[in-house]
Amino acid sequence: MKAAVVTDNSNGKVEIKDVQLRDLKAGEALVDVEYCGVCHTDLHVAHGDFGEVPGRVIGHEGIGIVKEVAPDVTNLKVGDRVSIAWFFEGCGTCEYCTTGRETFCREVKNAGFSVDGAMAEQCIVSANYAVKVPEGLDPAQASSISCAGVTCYKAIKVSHVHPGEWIAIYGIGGLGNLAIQYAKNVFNAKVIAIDINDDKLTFAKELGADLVCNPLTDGDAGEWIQKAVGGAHAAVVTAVSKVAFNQAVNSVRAASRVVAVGLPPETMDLAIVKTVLDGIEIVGSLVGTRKDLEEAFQFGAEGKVVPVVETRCLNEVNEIFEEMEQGKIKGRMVVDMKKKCDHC
Ligand code: 8ID
Ligand code: ZN
Repeated sequence: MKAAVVTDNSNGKVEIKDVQLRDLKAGEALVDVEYCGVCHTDLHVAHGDFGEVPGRVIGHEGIGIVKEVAPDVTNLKVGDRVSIAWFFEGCGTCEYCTTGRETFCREVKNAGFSVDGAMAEQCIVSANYAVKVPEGLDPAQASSISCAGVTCYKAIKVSHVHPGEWIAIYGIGGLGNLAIQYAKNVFNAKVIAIDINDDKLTFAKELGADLVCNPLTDGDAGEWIQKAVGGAHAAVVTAVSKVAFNQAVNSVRAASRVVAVGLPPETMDLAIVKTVLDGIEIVGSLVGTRKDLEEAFQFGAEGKVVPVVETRCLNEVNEIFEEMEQGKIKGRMVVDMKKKCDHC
């Protein structure tokens, strides 16, 4: 089967090649992948930003149909539509797994990083960890929820924003556009969208953002937000830039949370006096649990959140990476495993 694999020198590209899948082990299922979204995390993996993984099949925004299950599997059956997410498997018994914090399991396996992922025609999943896609949710749109959507949904939960309060969303890419929708349509918050690309801000307005700010033309987003609304009650940072993290801390009111989601391989600056005197909490948030994903899917099935996706061919992943780096993508590019492009 064809798969997108990290190159030997981790140069930020993938190679599309034939890969042989091993036999199923106990507890596993074989999935025919229908769609897999291209997340910026895939680009980090291809660059070796979290450690080099040459030969790894990327992809963790996968949706597919179960083709085969190991004899002991009872929770999935052939024909079920399931997700292949970054949170691929936890140990199931540690202090994190047993207390609703399973994505922080120290033995965690991550699809498309520590185990082979879903940017392939087929993928092996751990049956207990593959979340079923509800009826009525388009599978290409579901792919975008399986990472981008659930990550933003969870990050907004972690932000503790309340209905009617202001939340600042930094970075309106594949994640941020869904963060706006969950914040507005599920959490009933008021949204300030921040991006350095005006096209993304036009898109943010279409999705219902109440205010938009481009720090390149409006000046420091922190100061802009303090002036506009007296500071946000929460901030979620999906931008792949430390500048945005620094501005986010300056944009919130006292006793607010800044939720770090983006993964630029950098360090952020933190003014100790402001952090202490204003009681600012800065907290990391990593994808979501299986329960979070079930909930995030359901809001998609109900039409409260509508992922904006464009389908592409598996042979186009490197082109999609380039478009992503240039900030040209509106919503999410999703590989349709059946689609053929000009390179095919
Ligand atoms: O669980 C997690 N924490 C998680 C899950 C999934 C993805 C984290 N991520 C990480 C990715 O690895 C990546 O680092 O979130 C980050 C965003 O992923 P994405 O949304 O898939 O990336 P994108 O589509 O390229 O969007 C990035 C946006 O940030 C804007 C860009 O213009 C783009 O719209 N941006 C940048 I780059 N610099 C900015 C700045 N200084 C900025 N926006 C505002 N201010
Ligand atoms: Zn992702």
